[in-house]
Amino acid sequence: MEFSIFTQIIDFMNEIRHNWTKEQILDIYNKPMMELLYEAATIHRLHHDPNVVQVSTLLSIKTGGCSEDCGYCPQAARYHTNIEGNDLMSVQQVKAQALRAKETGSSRVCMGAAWRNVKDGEEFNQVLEMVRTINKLDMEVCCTLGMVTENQAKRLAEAGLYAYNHNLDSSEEYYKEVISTRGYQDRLDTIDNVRKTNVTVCSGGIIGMGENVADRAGMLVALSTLNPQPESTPINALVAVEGTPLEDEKPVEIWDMIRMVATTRIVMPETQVRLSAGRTQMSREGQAMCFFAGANSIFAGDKLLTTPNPDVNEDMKMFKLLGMNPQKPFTKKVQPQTVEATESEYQALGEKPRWTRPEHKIERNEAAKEKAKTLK
Ligand code: SAM
Ligand code: DTB
Ligand code: SF4
Repeated sequence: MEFSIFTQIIDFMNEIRHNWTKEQILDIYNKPMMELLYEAATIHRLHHDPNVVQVSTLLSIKTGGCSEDCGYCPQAARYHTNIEGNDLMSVQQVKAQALRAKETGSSRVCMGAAWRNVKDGEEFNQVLEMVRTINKLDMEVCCTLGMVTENQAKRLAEAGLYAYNHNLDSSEEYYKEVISTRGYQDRLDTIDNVRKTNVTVCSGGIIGMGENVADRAGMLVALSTLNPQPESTPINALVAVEGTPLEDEKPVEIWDMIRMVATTRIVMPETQVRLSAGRTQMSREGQAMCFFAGANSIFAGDKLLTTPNPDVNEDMKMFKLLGMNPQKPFTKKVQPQTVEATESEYQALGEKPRWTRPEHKIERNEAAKEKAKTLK
């Protein structure tokens, strides 16, 4: 009898649910800290090896000059931030960086481009070649290039892409307070397009943008009710960059980060939960608490896309101290095949997708834009 109750509890904890409500998630988020940690750590151990951490290296392959108005982003052209913009990197440059990342213990390279969406043409062909090149180095390849159509997702899959990162960033309600140049549904549609291929989905968000706890829960409802749930979920703490509309936001408290990580782990037991932007503000002890609460991945590299990140050697020292080992590539899913461009089944369609532009006024975005005009 006792045994059957025990197995029922285990079954309950093993279950992947796609019907979480905001109220249920808020109840989890607001639990007493020790209960929250215990529950998250228990679920973590049922689904993952707690001594293994997946390491992704970020590479900004095209930096700055972006048309969007994302209130958090230093790469939006309309704000005056102190970043150095760059055109698309060459395949050789990317290969050299990927090899360095492999040497320092990364299993994945995540290439980010400051684009609203992918456009068929020479630049996309070059990105496809980067994907082929890195996959042939036996590393997982991830891209984050903005919105993609189904055909573009298929072309990325054919090149050997392992993951596509496309964040929901916040709740649907709060998204409108941060971005006016695209809608939440565009993000969901892109994730749907990626899901039509064998590329895994990486989707998460940012805390510390002035949202309330219900918005954090709302974001987790949107992510956890996806079926299947994302294979990885980055939890970013806002890096408040001068010149962006969110420049004055207060740094995220470590306790908020721990709560967010633990709640994500509980509602998405199989997902790799990634400590992302904001780690330079976090102590080793703080990060260790996050790993205990269910985080099992990080973004590594001395830089995120444009802002600083902890030194990769320091990260490796931290893992040694904690007895954690970097995850080998393709542990969770087999390596995709790379199809050469000449053998490709999918061709550029030259589509002109109609991603939305709500263009509602966000006061702080307008103010940052006006301020930038006076400074440029
Ligand atoms: N342009 C593409 C897009 O928006 O999907 C890809 C690159 S974009 C920089 C990737 C993600 O980085 C964003 O969705 C956001 O979650 C995160 N990000 C950008 N700026 C950030 C900041 N200042 N602090 C924390 N996260 C940030
Ligand atoms: C994600 O969720 N965080 C990464 C990655 N996906 C592309 C980017 C963080 C960017 C932080 C601000 C910057 O460095 O520009
Ligand atoms: Fe552009 Fe992406 Fe930055 Fe938004 S988050 S401004 S889409 S680079």
